[in-house]
Amino acid sequence: MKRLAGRLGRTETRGDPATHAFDPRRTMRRTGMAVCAALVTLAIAVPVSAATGATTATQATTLKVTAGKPTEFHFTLSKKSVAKGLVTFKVTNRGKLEHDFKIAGKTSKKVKPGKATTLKVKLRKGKAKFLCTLPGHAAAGMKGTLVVK
Ligand SMILES: [Cu+2]
Repeated sequence: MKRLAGRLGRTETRGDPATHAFDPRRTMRRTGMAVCAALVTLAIAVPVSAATGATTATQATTLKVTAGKPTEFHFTLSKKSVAKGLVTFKVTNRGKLEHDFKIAGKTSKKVKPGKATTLKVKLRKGKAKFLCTLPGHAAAGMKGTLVVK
């Protein structure tokens, strides 16, 4: 009877959090589990971030556009064709007049001689016509076609 009463007494105190805090074995087990959980989280987090890093590194196309080269009313593009998708056009003005660059419905800021600007455009497969929107410039030759594959 005495043993049973003792056991019952212990089971009763188990529910009391204050008693648990004083039990060194219990505290040890608890911190051990916390460390274990942290390690598991780390092990999961590392491969996941590595995988997302790989997927975000998609092919980014950058194309250099030089306005006013070889003559004032001409564009020189660093590539004759680009892959479809997001294309970054770095427009540099090597002419003596102000120019801009329009492609696929998007127009860059006006670029002063010696300055540069960037235009990001999503291109679809086909032929993308480009031009300078300043009056008379396209008619004088500031236009062309970019092949999008
Ligand atoms: Cu122009």
